[in-house]
Amino acid sequence: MSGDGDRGRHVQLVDGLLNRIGSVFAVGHEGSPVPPESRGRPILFPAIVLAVPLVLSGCAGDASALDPAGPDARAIARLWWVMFYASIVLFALVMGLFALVMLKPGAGARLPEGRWILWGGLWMPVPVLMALLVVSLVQGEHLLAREGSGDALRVEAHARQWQWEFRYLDAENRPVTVDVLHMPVDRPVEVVTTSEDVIHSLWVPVLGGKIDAVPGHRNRVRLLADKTGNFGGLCAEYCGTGHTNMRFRVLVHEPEAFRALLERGFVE
Ligand SMILES: [Cu+2]
Repeated sequence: MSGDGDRGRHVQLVDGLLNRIGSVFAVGHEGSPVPPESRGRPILFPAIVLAVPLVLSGCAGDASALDPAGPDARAIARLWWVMFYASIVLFALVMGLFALVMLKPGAGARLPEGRWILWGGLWMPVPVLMALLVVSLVQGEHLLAREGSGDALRVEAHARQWQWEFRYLDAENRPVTVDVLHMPVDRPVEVVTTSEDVIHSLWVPVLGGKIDAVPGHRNRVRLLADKTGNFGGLCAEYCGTGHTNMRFRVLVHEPEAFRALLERGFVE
């Protein structure tokens, strides 16, 4: 077995791989045996350019966890961004190594296999995972710190296929609103979820985490908004054919306006 023969096969293999990648991105490289007409059509790049604004448009809006309207949701969004940027750094690192071995075959052979395993499998991921663990614990602590404030408004959220019913326990006549949750700004709202039929899940992405509504159980979540507005809420647990439309609005009012609305049972 000659070394030259081995090297020839290796070059052929890399050449084939580069042509495969080139045909996806509709580029060739010098001396490519693939004729230009048989390469892929240049659709991937325009498709990526068109897809980016479409994907980014999901980052804003009245039901986006990345467009928070309260401290708890802001902590969750911050953690999301930390993990997002960490994944970009890791992706760039792996792609850099991939490009290195593709463009300079044998570049990685200078390091013994054991070192690759140790560096790639231990020294690189452990600090990254440790850093992410510390950030997530600190953020989680931030979420837990919201518990225990005494002046929370109490609301019961009763779910059924496919509707949300909100009952305001602090008002004398306990008024009910359907598919609309009214709440005051800068005051925590303790929502107790129940269900009439199957498991649903209450989620207001701009305000915080989600909580299941389970038949026979009473679960609790605290929502706190620090700005007024009209936000989107939804059922986050598949609950049948009407699940997609099991949405509700969250109207966050100034305290006086909320008090006035509560007193007249939310009748406009
Ligand atoms: Cu549901």
